Amino acid sequence: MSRARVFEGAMWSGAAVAAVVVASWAGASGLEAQEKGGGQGREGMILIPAGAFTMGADGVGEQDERPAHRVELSAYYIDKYEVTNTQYEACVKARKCKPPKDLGEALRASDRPVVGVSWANARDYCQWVGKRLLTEAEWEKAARGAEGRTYPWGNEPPTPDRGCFAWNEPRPCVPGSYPAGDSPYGVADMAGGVWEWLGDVYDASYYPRSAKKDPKGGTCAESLAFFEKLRRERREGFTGSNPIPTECEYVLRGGAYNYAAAGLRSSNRVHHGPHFRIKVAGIRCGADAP
Ligand SMILES: [Ca+2]
Repeated sequence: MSRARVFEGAMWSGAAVAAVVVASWAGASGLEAQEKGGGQGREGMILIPAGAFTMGADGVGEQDERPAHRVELSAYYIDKYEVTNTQYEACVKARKCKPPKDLGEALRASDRPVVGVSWANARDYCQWVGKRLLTEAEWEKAARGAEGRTYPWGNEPPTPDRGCFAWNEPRPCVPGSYPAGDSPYGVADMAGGVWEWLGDVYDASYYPRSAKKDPKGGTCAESLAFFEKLRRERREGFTGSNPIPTECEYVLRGGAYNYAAAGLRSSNRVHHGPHFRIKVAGIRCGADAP
């Protein structure tokens, strides 16, 4: 399974009703805010407390995951669930989001995670609901906790009850279907479901020079310069099993319903150009904590 290029699968069939229900975290009941992990003031979100965690991995994973390094993060919020078609549709109706790419009716079912969205679509959606894309560091801490788990649930290898992966369903699973796979903070579907676009440019050279506090990744220029260096030095493979990127790309995290168990490590860094709108990539938003 290619790690850098996310395999999209083949044909889709089946009917689904694309319900149009305007939903907004601002108008929700508040029950979500009482989910495990806390989260006052941000319905449907979980508050990740300030503190350090270990980002990246040594000895396992791929070259761009090294070195493991301590990072200090301010407190922030993260959506407990991936963004659904119903939620995204509300933004489209409000003319603040572009419709997702039409990838077939089965993928448009109201309760499934939205897919077929570009990086900019994800950014625009999060902005519309008063949130923002997560940084790579924020995503990874929410997934593996302060103690540096390999996977959201711990260090044991993935099992079918812990996530939506390896085609255990033929399309993105209903968010929250695999609570045994929740992260230490109670965030759902961080291993499997759909890939989640993040705010950071994919800079494979960033970890060794990472900011120690609230890192936000490198710039497009820095990432492109490093890709050039990798090409010059013939270090194919550093950025994954596909060719070294030729454009500025963004990070996606978490694996997807079609992805093999081996790639579900919370430190696994995947990347695509911002124009990609594929069947396996969707949205989860974050927000600053006051
Ligand atoms: Ca996911």
